[in-house]
Amino acid sequence: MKNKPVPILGLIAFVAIANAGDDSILWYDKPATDWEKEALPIGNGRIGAMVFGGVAAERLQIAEKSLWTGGPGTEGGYDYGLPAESQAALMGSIRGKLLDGATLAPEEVAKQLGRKMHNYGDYQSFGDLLIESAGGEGEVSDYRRELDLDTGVARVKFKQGTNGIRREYFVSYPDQVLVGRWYSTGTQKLRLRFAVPGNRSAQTQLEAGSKGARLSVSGALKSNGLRYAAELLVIPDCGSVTADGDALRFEGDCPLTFILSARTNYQMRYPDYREAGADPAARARADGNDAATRRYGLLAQRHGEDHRQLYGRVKLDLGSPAAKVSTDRLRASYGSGNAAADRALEQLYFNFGRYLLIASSRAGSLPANLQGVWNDKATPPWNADYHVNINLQMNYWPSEVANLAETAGPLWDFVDHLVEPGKLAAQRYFGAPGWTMFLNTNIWGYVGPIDWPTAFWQPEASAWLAQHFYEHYLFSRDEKFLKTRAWPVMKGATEFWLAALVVDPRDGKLVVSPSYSPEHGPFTAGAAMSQQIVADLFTNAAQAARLVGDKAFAARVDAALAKLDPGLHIGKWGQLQEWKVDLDDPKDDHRHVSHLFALHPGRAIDPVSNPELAAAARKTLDTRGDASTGWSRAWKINFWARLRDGDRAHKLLEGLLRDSTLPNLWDTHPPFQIDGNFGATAGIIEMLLQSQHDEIQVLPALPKAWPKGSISGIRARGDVTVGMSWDTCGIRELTLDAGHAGPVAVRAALFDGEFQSAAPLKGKGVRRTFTARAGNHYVFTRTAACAAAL
Ligand code: FUC
Repeated sequence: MKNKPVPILGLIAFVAIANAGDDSILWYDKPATDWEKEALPIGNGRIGAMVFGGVAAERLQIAEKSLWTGGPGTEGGYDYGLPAESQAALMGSIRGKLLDGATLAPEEVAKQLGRKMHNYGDYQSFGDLLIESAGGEGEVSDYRRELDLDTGVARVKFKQGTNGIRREYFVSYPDQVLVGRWYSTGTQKLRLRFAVPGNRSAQTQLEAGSKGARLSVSGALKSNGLRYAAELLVIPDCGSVTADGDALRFEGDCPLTFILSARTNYQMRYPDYREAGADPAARARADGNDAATRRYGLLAQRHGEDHRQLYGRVKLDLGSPAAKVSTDRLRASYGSGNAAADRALEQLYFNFGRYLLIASSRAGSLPANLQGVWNDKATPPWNADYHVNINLQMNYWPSEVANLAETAGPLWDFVDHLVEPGKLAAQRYFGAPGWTMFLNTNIWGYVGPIDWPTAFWQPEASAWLAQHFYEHYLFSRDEKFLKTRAWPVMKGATEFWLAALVVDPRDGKLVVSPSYSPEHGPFTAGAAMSQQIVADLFTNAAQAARLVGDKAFAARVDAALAKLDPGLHIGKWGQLQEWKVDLDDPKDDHRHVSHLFALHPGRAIDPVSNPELAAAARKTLDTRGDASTGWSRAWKINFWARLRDGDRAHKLLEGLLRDSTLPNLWDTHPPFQIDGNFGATAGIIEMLLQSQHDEIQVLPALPKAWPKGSISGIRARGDVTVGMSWDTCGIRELTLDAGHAGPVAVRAALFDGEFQSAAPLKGKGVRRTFTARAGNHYVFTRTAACAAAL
């Protein structure tokens, strides 16, 4: 805490702003008034803040991932959605009714198997950091509010009269605090306070001294006693800070730094979700004090290095010059004929998706929920929880392909901790070993079904989550992860399904029963998605079992897989059937297209190896139509990319940007739901690179709208980092960085023409193989000139 102006650091930051490319900056020429549509998100995975950038009154709305109502300790008790006794008899009777292609209305099944969510809880807003600035005189001009995705810093700049004002904010992962810095060329007179939402009370304490001041807020949620605390440190370079009621006042002719920390006494451990003896106030104080030992420049440097180390790995260039208009205008005019502006928005949106994942999912905290880490409500939509019939999974689709595997750390921890309660769900509902769960979960280990008839039943959730673990192994080739983290989760989910499948009297195949295609249609036995997810799990588990040396288990899984209905039936109008009985209606435009799981994120449907199934999937997608909710459109980008139809995938991206994207580029369901941002980010990569079939496929679904461009740093299965550039003649250069030694197969149109290769290649035509050496960088370059005009 040195009382000295820091103009040099300020200048450095200023230069950085000027140089940052616009494909990494969201910017606006007025303050935000709407939290959902306009404010800008910053975060470190655990703490999220929404920046409004008001001139006279700044608002930073704060959330901390573990501040939830409900759960253990709630008045009236909490359960995990599980019945006390086995439901075997009930399940038997429902299964009996579903024999021979019979259907049951969801309401009827929900009445019997559904359970009321009891004190499930909601994700809460932590509060608002409010800063009023008095004495500003004169007209406001040159206003700019921006989010720099490259540095992870939000900034507000404007002139007021003769004063130049600049504010910077970031949430640091290394220092676990939010940091702000306010500069002004004139005297600053500020009033800072922290307001908790009106439905809660909190104690506020102030201490003001010569070197700065502290404001501490602490309390406990009334419903469940969860304790929380925030601490605001105000550290001016000069001037004075004084206590004023529940606020701190600062006056001085110099910049001011503030540090906000926030903690609760939550821990992610079933069933003890409160850390024994933890004092959130002491932890918040320690966070703040620790951060305050570093000056602003150092805090910014530590944050920037940490952020860029992740964000800087991938670079997409769609050949567009930087956009000159503000981001809200860029989005509003998207699709109106200016191709360069459209490409600029697509690049920015892609970068924003990567940014959001870094900001909302970092090791040591909970995974990104339906709103990432951001929330301003006491009762947010769907409790801002973890839905596992698409949404949580979609959040993590970019983590491997966009080279952000570290962001999945919270997902591994979260799923791990669900295995224990999930064993009870498996036993009580199915009398089966292993673990499972249903539609949704919260931070309190909820694993039972709920009672919402059209969504409540999805026991395939654990199998679907297990896919993420195996995929991480496929991308990283990390055998330790496979053995110690992936295998226990996968094996438990597999044990569950080995026991829970039943024989279908129609054809003697093993099926899931009762089975429900997410949020759609009747209950039947063997709906496509149920079967496809279990088939995907068994395929992965058989491979993983061999890799970890569990041969007996692999043989058991193989035997079950041979008898399993794979859920891939083509119906009477050429569609891929959503149910084993052909019930599909060609006029249906339901948002869930669950029966295409095997196309994406599964891999059983592939246009090259099984064109009939791919054609049926295409038929299904054509009849369902493109328009839908944000996440549904995002999923369809991935589907069309897997069908190798780049133009259609791009059309979906267009629809998403035009109709399901808010001015701050957040995805809207509506309302705001972050999964679409993540699904589309992964989809853009899926258009350029795929690797689900033991080969690296280059530009599998390149749209005409992207005649030239480049991407680098993206990941293929097999621990390969890929870069490429293309033009109207196709791929120009391909680079592969092999993390592991071994055979690599590449499918690239490049190999069809004249090219130079740094690796001795085997094979002919577009598919070539070579043996990679770990750590080697391979370059394949087209040597023929491109005559085709752009
Ligand atoms: C699933 C979807 C809804 C919504 C909810 C959070 O249930 O069907 O559309 O996305 O999750």
